[in-house]
Amino acid sequence: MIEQYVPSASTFAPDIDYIIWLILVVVGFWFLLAEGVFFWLIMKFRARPGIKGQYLTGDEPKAKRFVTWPHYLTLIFDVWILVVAINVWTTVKIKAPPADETVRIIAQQWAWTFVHAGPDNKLDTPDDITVVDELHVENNRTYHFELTSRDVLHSFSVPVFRLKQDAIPGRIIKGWFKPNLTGQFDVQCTEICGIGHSIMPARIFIESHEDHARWMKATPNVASASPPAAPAAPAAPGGTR
Ligand SMILES: [Cu+2]
Repeated sequence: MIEQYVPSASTFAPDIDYIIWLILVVVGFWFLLAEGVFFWLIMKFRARPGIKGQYLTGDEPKAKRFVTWPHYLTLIFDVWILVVAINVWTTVKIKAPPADETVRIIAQQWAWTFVHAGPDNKLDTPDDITVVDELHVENNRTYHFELTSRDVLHSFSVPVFRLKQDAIPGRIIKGWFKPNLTGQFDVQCTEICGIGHSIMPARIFIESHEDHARWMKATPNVASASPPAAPAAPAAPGGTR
């Protein structure tokens, strides 16, 4: 159902969607049940003329089990969610499959620079293709990325991949994704990174092998030039934050 609103375009997107559903269903079920019992008790034991309220300390074994049983149940469901979440975390963040290609992603106020490996499939060679605000990838290939920032904290987010990773100046953060659906989708910055944060969107183009080769041929190689200059930032009151 999530795919109806945000398509699923990476191999690990269904795993993330499963966690979202699991948490929604497990927490939602107990929330509705607890609220139902709560309101039922309020109505059943509401003040009535001639009936005195009882004082319960909660120490009696009969009363205690209303706390201990739900407590154990909560623990069991917590462990279930944790086990699933740790598995997915391991898949997405730790066990990266071998890369078919590596792409460098550089965030700055307020643009994304993507350095593609180019025809030789290696970064830092003369045929690298550097593009601002456009990431071009080939469908069904495993990409590793090296993410960094030139200035402040940003966050690289590709909603169709269910991927989100903070970018930190001075650090290169590695990750991976494998697209499995062709099309053009949004790339967003999901960290408030200054006055121009909302004008920092980019696009990801997931292309077939032929389309990707065509794009590579048609795109001028600018890697031999110096690293792309920062786009002129709008003069903003308060400066950069
Ligand atoms: Cu940003």
